[in-house]
Order: sequence, then structure tokens, then C-alpha cells
Amino acid sequence: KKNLHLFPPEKIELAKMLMEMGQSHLFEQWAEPSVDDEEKNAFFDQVARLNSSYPGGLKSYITTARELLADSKAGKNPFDGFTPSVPTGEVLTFGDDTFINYEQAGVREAKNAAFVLVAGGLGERLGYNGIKVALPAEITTGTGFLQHYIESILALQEASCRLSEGECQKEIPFAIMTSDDTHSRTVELLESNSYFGMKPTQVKLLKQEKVACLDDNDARLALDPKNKYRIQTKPHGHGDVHSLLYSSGVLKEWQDAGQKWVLFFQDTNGLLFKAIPASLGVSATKQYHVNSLAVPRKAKEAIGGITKLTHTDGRSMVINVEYNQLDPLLRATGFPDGDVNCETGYSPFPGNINQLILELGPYMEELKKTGGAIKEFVNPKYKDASKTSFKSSTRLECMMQDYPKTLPPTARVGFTVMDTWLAYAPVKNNPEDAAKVPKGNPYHSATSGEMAIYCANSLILRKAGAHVDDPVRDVFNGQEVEVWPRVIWKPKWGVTFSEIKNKVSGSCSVSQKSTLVIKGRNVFLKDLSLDGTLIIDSIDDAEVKVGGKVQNKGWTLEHVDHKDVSIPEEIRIRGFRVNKHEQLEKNYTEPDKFSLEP
Ligand code: UGB
Repeated sequence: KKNLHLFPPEKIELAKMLMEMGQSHLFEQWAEPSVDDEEKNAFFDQVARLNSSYPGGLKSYITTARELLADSKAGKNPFDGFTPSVPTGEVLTFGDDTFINYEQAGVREAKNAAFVLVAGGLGERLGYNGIKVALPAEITTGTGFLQHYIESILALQEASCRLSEGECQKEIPFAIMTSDDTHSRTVELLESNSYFGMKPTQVKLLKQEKVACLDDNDARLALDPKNKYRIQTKPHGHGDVHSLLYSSGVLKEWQDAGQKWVLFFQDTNGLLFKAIPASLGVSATKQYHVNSLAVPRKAKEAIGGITKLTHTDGRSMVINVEYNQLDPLLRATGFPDGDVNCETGYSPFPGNINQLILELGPYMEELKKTGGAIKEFVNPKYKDASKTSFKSSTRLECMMQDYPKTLPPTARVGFTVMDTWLAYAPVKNNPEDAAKVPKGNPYHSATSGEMAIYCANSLILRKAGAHVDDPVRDVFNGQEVEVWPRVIWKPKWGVTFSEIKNKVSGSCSVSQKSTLVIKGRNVFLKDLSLDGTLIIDSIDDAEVKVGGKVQNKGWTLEHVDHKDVSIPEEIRIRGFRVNKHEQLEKNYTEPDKFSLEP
């Protein structure tokens, strides 16, 4: 109180609010009036930020925290009254007629979509020192995740416009959610690479704020151990993306521009865009308000399970149950073995890959009611069984896939299951943890993420009619993986299976030791026999036929150890580097027709 007259009215209001909410301890160690004024002002600036960045402000944050902490102390089951069962969804098989039709529908809709990448997480499990979106998805071309995402969106935009009647100038908007941990490095990556070909105005960066930490069950806010004039903060989770999109006005802008779909995705999945056209096609055809992408899930795999929850009062919803909650939920509801594989060798619950497609109209209507607030949870680590004090401060958290929890029963919520090899290969685990993953479960490492790209591209080429050799098995950083020919193409070469199929004809073959990189758009493989390395680039107006026998020493993968710090981190975390012995490299820069027949 002695201090208060020194501050402007808005800061006095904040102080009053904190006092009313039982937070007087925050001021207990303050110096005498007129001492440390700069720090005191900075304290109020921080409180103002914490207050304005949370739907309903700090008052609401503290109230919710008290409720959730009381539930947690009482051991209340968040699924009380609900019984889980396996839901039914759309199950797609790559390359069949249904898949091709959905892809066609999806590409048609793509110009009406907007993409949102959640990239605020530091990736503690991966332990990489840079931002994850800067990591190469594969080191044959060295293309980073963010570059690949942007090139994929631009390729979809072009493909979608090509399908539309008349002139199409539409640009697919792209938003990236960052945090204090990732923001400046994301901006730098974009700016130093000319936004990887996207117009800077097409990209919006939204920075999520951290939330206040809590010291006890009364939700007393924690002070920063290093500064008595600062509240300690921690990340609130990817669920922030909804309130940020809403409060920033970005969703309204997209709606005014005529966009119809919002597609959310995560930071390190090099396969994802192979699954986007078909799943967007499912959303458009089935008119889903919410469509989650899923893959078959191995029991205990660290991905959530898509579950139908039916309440004793008759309500039901299809929702993600997070990986750490699925096992206890099953055990408590008549499945004594918990999270186990069924006779298929997989968990009966499809695995959530956190790729959500929301229809913008109904999404906006819902956010007008909720402001984008998502059901939160709290996960305090208690000192002992009395559950009265915490080992360290905790905070509320939220997840983007919990959005459907507040929707009315009339909402059309569905999901689409795709083959894992096509849709999901995230880079989340460091080499040591990956090597410890139970046998048969995916590693989710930089090694497996890269190998999955070669595998998917090889399988797609096979399906398109080429003969592609079987992979060999090898061990990198303690992980046994299949090594397929290193086949890479730029997204503009083909965003759908039909497009790719049209570019492969005759009798093509690729040997296991081969590397094939296609960078140009109008590159047609006909009667190509590749045993070595071939790199083809061309301008968009050139048309290149690639055929004949290409044979050279090619490129090999050399084992490296992840502990060898003389090797750059982004290389050693995958356990191999590329040794370039010999290659045939062609670049066509004239708008003409060419034919490569060595
Ligand atoms: N992220 C943010 O942008 N902000 C944050 O505060 C936190 C994260 P993780 P997680 O598909 O593999 C999710 O840490 O949360 C971004 C699903 O909950 O990689 O353990 C971050 O940058 C789970 O159901 O994943 O698990 C990254 O892009 C399952 O689907 C993204 O959020 C699993 O992902 C995910 O963060 C999966």
C-alpha cells in the first residue's frame, strides 16, 4: 500500500486485483517506496502482459487453477462417468480410387485453406540446440522442415489454382505460432532465406506468452527465484494457438478473404503433406467441422489415442486421450490390461498425430463464445502423499486437440486414418532415448524421420509403376532401420498421387544404392534405369524427359556417432552423413523441351 500512490491508475488496478485474488505475498519482499522503481514498474508490465494474454485475465487463470488443483488433490478422475470405446472413422488406403478421389477434392479446396504451424515448443525430448523447424528433414538435399512446409503450401496453392475455372490469384495464408524460446530464431530463418519463396505478407507470426507458475494448492503465484519483482512463468502448451488466432484478428482476416478451412500441424513431420490433400478432401466431402488425422498406434507409443467417450448421462464425444492418460483410463473402466496391442499388433485406438482440419465458419462461431479458451489441466509433482506441497512450481496447460471438448453434440467431429509410412514420422526423441524405445515401436528420431521420407517416396514410386529395390537394414545411433533408395522430390513435382503417376511411365527402375533428386516441376521419368546418383533441376517452363541408363558410383551413407562433437549437431543426431562420390547433375534453364538419355 505504501508503494501504490507512486504508480499510474492501471497499475494500481492490477495490484488491487492481485490482492483480491489472494496474491499479497507477491509484494511482501518489496523495498521501501521509491527504491527499485524500475523493477517495480517492470513487475506491473509483466502482470499486465500475463493478464491480457489469457482469456478472462489473471483472475480467471487463478480461479481455474484453484478448481483444477483441488480436483487433482482429491484425485478426481478427469474422465469420471465416461467409458472409452473404439470410434469409427474414415480409413484410407494410399493410391486406391477412394484415396485418389479424396485427393482430387482436397486439392480443389486447398486454395480456400489456411495453414497453422505450432512451433513454440523447444523440443526438450530431442535436446537439439537450435529451433526444430530449422533442422533438415533429410540431408540428401539438406531441406529444412520449415522450407519443406512452405514449398508444400506453395505447391498446393499452384495445383489448386490450376484446377479452378478462370483466373485464380488466391494465396494460401500461413501462420506460425512461436514462443519466446523460438520467435527470434524463426524470424531470422525466414528473413535470411527470403521466406523460402513465399510472399512475406502471406506469413503471420503469432507469439504465445508463457503463463504464471503456481506455488501451492491455493494457486499462489510463484515468484521467479532469481528476481523478487518477477513472476515465474512456464509454457502453457500448444492449445494457446486457438486464442491467439482469435484475439489477433487473423481468423477474421481469413474469413473475410473467403478462406474456409484451417489446418493445424506440428513442427517436425516430414511426411505430413503427403496426407494433406486426401484428408482435406475427407473434410470437404463429409462436411466435418473437425477432422483429426490419425495413424495406427502401437500400444504405449507417445501419441494420444483417438477415443469415443460415452458418459453415463448419454453424452458422447470423439476426442484425443493423451498417451499418459489412456492406460489408467482403460484400467479403470474394465480393461485390466490397459494400453495394449490387439490381434492386429496395434492398439485398437487410432493414434492422434495432431493434424487438425477445422471448418473456419463453425470454428469462428465457437471462438466468439469461448475466446479460444481450451479446457486446461494441471500436473503438479507433489512432495508427499498429503498432496499439500509441490516439489517445484506448476502451471496450467492446454492442448490444441482438446478444442472439440467444448463443442455441442451437433458438431460434426470425425477423424481420418492413414498409413503411418505415408503420414507420420516426427523427430522428437534424442538418439539415446530413441535407442531405448521398445522393439517394434517407432523411434521418432532424426534417424527414423529421415529414413521414413526415403521409404515413403520409394513406395510411392513403386505404386506409380517403377521398380524400386528393397531396402537394406542398418543400425545408426543404436537404431535399426530400413534404408531405401534416397528418393527426394520438390513438392511442386507432385502434390497428389495422380500427378506423380502421370510423370512416371515405361519401365523405370531404381537400385537400392541410388539417390534420385527431382527439383523441377515438369520432369517426366520414362524408361529410366538408375544405379547411382541423378539430380535433375529445371525451370517451371521447361519440360524434361528423363530416361535411359544412369550408372555411377553415387552417394553413400557413412556412419557417424552422435557423441562425436566434431560433427555438426544436425548431422550427428541422425547417425550418418552423405559421402558424395559421383553423380549426374542436370539443370535445364531454358523454356523448352529436353530429353536426358545418357
Ligand atoms: N508446441 C507449442 O507450439 N507450444 C507449446 O507450448 C508446446 C508445444 P510436442 P506433445 O503427434 O506426436 C503432441 O512436445 O505435446 C508445439 C500431442 O499432444 O512435440 O508431447 C511444438 O513446437 C499428442 O497427442 O508433442 O504431443 C510442436 O510442434 C501426439 O499427437 C507441437 O506443439 C503427439 O504430439 C507438439 O509438441 C504427436
